[in-house]
Amino acid sequence: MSIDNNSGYDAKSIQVLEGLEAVRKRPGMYIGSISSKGLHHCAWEIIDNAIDEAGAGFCTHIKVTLNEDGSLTVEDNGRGIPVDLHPEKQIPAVRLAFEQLHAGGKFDGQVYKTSGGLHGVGASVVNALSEFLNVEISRDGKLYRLEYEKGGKLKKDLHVTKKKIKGSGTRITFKPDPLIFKETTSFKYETLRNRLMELAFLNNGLTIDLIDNRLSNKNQEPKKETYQAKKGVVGFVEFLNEEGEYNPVHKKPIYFKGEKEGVILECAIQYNDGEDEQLRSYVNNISTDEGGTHESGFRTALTKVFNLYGKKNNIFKKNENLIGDDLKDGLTCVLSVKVRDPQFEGQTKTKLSNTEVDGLVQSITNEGLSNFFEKHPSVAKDVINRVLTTCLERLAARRAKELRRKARNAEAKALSGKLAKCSEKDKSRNELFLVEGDSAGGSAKTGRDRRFQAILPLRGKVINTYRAKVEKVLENEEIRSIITAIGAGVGKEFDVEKSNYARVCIMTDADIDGAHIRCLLLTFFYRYMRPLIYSGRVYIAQAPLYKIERERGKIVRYAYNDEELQEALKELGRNARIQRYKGLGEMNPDQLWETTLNPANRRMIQVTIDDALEAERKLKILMSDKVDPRREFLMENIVFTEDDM
Ligand code: TTJ
Repeated sequence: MSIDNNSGYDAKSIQVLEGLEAVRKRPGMYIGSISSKGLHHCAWEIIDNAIDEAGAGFCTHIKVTLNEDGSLTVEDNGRGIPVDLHPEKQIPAVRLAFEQLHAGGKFDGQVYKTSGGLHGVGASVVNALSEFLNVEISRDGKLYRLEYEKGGKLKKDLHVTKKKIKGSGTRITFKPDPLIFKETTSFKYETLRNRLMELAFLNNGLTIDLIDNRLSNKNQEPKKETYQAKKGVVGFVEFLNEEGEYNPVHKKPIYFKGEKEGVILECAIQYNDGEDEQLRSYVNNISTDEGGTHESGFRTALTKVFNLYGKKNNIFKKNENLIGDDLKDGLTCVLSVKVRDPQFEGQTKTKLSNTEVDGLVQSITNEGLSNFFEKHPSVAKDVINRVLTTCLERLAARRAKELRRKARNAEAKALSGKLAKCSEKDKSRNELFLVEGDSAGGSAKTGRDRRFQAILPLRGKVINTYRAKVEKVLENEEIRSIITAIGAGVGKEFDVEKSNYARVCIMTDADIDGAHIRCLLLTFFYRYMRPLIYSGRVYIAQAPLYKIERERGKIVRYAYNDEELQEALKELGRNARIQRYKGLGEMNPDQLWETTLNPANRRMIQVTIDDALEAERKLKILMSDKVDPRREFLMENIVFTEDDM
């Protein structure tokens, strides 16, 4: 046989084989991959054809059988693939379907309004990738057969068998070629099951059988399941909600369908009390995981109709306005759209891009949903109230966020007038001094090393954290200044790593008020910033009690307690001048630097957890309503000076 043989038939056959050979050379180009996914793609390709016949209204039953030899049989009770000769090519139509890439009567979009478009590479591709493929067609009381082998080579041309049959239908059996599918040639029952269940839901009235005759386990009975979804997409959303963990908020699902300019739409919605959204959208029975123009049109219309209904029927509290996101919580929805010439884009080619579909879907949904709501006002009410809940939550969250922002701003503003920040940003070196009183605060601000020492003057008594409730503590202005200055949060959220300072130094007067404020601060740190103490970041600054000088200040000593005072007097003689500091405020900036701030001279006590606990205990007694133990404690523990009396 030669190519320029007069018989056009042979020449055509060779062309055909060249086409199928290309598929075998680059299978990935046609079915995505040669993995398990590509293998199943072949099954979908064949099954989709039977589904199309069902979608056209000529087939009510599809049977999918996993055979013992690893082949797959798909049969339907449709009209049967046409067997008549193509007028020009003089080849039976069924052969064109299995031999020509992108060929065959139905594949050019003439016979079916909407055919499975995403994969849509056709039966010939499956034939090319099969070890064998057999076709049986029942038509006009006859059974036709056609057989291929080794990647689409004609084994037995179309012929009529002796068998007389009733009814009509198509049966295809094919075995994926292990030379192509090197990873696996074994179909997964679960994978087929999931897709066939989905197809049954999407094609109301269709019955699908799945039978597994592979006796991989010799004792095992052949498995058979039947999927028949009498309630279509309504049954689908009910099924999805039953599978999930949340309860529907209305018993009857929303349902509507419609058609406009060739776009056919069917939709079911049932809200539940959960927060997840489950929107399954399909175009021509193909799952559109990445959404697209049908989904966007649908969401637009849904939001619009919900808003209109809620306002008209006074379901909204004020004049709320639902946004798209408000409709998502608890939404379980199946949206099935049929489109004549679907175009897909996106990462996985599962996003519909036909621009005209957006508006058409909007208009069908608008009308269908409005009608449904008019007919079922109680469902409408439940649904609108469900989405209103989400909307109100969103508005409340927004208000709370706004309030927090305002509070933060006000705080930062209030603090900026008080806190004298240090100029460098080194968190591992910077120090914060909490200084009692404005006048001492002023001296400290002047006397400090402003590169790494920050000063926060504290006015009034810091709130008593021992007795105050959390909210009260956090309302206190002084406490808030401290929290903001340290910048590491408070309570459970406190994160010591975020602290702006390596040291937080409490600097109070050496009198009873000072002791009290120190107690309060330590108790606050113990209760609300404990890791600050554990990590050794809390200190008590020690200011001297006396200044001893001679010769008009040429010789100066400072004493931090009475013992040191005696020592200084011994050294400088009995006629040295003694100044007793009544408070930090009496020290000028230089003196404060010299004695209390300068790291070279100062004495600071690192606070331990035991100190803090002790402070808390003292505070408990000091603040007690019972007067007696308080008095007792004061008498025993506090050394009163003349000034305190
Ligand atoms: C085509 O238009 C005239 C009437 O028959 C139409 C048709 O192709 N029907 C049809 C095809 N029914 N079933 C199929 C079919 C089924 C399987 C399982 C596989 C394939 C490739 C086609």
